[in-house]
Amino acid sequence: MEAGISAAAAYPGTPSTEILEALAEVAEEYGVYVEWSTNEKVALEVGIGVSMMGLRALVAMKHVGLNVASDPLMSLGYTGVVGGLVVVSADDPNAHSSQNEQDNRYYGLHSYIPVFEPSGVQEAKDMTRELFQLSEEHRTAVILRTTTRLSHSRGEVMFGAVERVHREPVFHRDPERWALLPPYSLRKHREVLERIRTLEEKLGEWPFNRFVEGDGDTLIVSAGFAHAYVREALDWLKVNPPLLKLASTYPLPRALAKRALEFRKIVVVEELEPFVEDQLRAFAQREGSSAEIHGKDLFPRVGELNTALVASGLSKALGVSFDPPRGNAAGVELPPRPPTLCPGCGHRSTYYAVKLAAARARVKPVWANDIGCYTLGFFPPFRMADFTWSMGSALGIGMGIARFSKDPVVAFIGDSTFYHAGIPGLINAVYNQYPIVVVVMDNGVTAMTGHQPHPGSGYGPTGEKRPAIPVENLARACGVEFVEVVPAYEVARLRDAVERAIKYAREKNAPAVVVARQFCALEELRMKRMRGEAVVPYVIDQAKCVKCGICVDQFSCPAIVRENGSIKILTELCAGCGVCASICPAKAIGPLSG
Ligand SMILES: Cc1ncc(C[n+]2csc(CCOP(=O)(O)OP(=O)(O)O)c2C)c(N)n1
Repeated sequence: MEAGISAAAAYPGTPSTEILEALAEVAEEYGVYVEWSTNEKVALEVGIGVSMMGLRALVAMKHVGLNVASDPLMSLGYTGVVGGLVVVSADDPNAHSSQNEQDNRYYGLHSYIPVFEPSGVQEAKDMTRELFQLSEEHRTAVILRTTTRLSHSRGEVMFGAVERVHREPVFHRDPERWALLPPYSLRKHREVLERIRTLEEKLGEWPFNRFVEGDGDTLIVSAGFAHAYVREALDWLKVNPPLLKLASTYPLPRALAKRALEFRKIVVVEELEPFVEDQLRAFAQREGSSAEIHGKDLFPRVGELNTALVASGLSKALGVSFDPPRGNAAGVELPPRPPTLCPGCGHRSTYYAVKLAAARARVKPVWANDIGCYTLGFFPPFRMADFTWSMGSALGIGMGIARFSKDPVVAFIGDSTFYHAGIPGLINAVYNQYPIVVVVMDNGVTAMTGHQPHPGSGYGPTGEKRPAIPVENLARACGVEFVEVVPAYEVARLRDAVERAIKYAREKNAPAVVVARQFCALEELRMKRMRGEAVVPYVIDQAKCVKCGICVDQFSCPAIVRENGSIKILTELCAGCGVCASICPAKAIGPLSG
């Protein structure tokens, strides 16, 4: 807001989601356009368009989101920008909520887009503002790389003035610049190399990069958030070596790198890959320097850093002793809290129904799964995820399997994931005639990342009305002839629909789509609470219960537990969906009356 952005576009993904949510809260007040885009590629392209209008835009995504946006990103490196464009890549060392812990700084190196890494919350805010300036001055987009530890930090932040920037939006018509046609591409390649060389020089004076004087001839170089660990570790070790805090890690600021080589020994502290370390090694080699360079020989390449790991590595490099602290700070054993589908979640009844359908059809499907809350179908008792890969892959990989599998392939995909990356797969299934059953787990929102709306939700990030595009319409438009929509709580209907779908796909050698629809139970509860409506929980009539265990073992709702030899519903957890009542063979479950 301080930088005067005109627009922000994002696709949710931990740990980036809160950026757009926070901007959405003040969007109307400051006249900023915000959107949840269909996927990250679209978000980045929207940002590029806004920049072509001479306006500033921020685009945010999680690290794997940048893979999806990487096609336009690579060209963006060549073209550069008009209005400032900051692309936030929220990386996730330790893969806390991701399928990998890829280090997206390499995207900067790969696309010639400079990379910046803040070391704390204040700096994240201040640096973002400055990066818009830098982006415009050097006509380049920039990557602001954060990591989970920083993205999920809270701290005191001193705000600056929010100056309302009134820029006249003007389309900067320049086809030779924007149309990436072969004759222009080589010229642009040369231009971008020049731009990077200029930045190599200029960033030496950029105030967020800092040398800190200290004792001895070993220099500690830290990149981004690792700097916070270094400061704390040095306090623990009671030593005061000279420091180079790098906030811009690509391109490596030449003057600072040169100054670093004056030290006998250099220790690079950075999370994940040896990104700065390798650049520094290459620079040292070119400069004929004999400085001793350390990095990943002292610090792990896998997982997150922490103060103890950094202190341990630094103690070796500096030749001081270090006793690692034991136990967690509070000295408390925390109970494990394995992730589970919520009480009332429509995904649970869908898995239950699909399993029944497979049993009835006497088939043992390959369970193709995707990314979302429904990935929890991986765990017992369902065990209905033979693989999960990246968004949309349930369909793509599922098709590769279906081409040669004797067993049917049943693919599960969430609604947000369907809009994001499922549609091309579905078109492929129709066009190339794949007998795949696609169960769209439609809960109306992007639940996994915190219930953000998507193109099927009917509203936008600030709650305003937007047109809804139902999954079934898209499936039909893709050419799928078997499309059935069933409420996910209606287990028997859903079971029958999936059984029909399995038969249809096999007989017609074509995809079949079943949309299992039930609004997200958590969101539903929240709305009920807001409307002042009570949830009517279900209870088990112990006189009728035959203790078959179907509700607790096979349906496995977390609100249903075994206690002192009987089965009980925890009314405070029960969402009142009533699915357990519908599957109880003894008809022992009903709503709490009175
Ligand atoms: C490329 C990419 N972008 C974003 C994410 C983060 N993410 C994980 S699952 C998911 C979507 C979940 O929504 P949906 O498919 O509707 O399933 P739900 O969680 O609602 O069950 C998102 C955005 C990701 N893993 N990969």
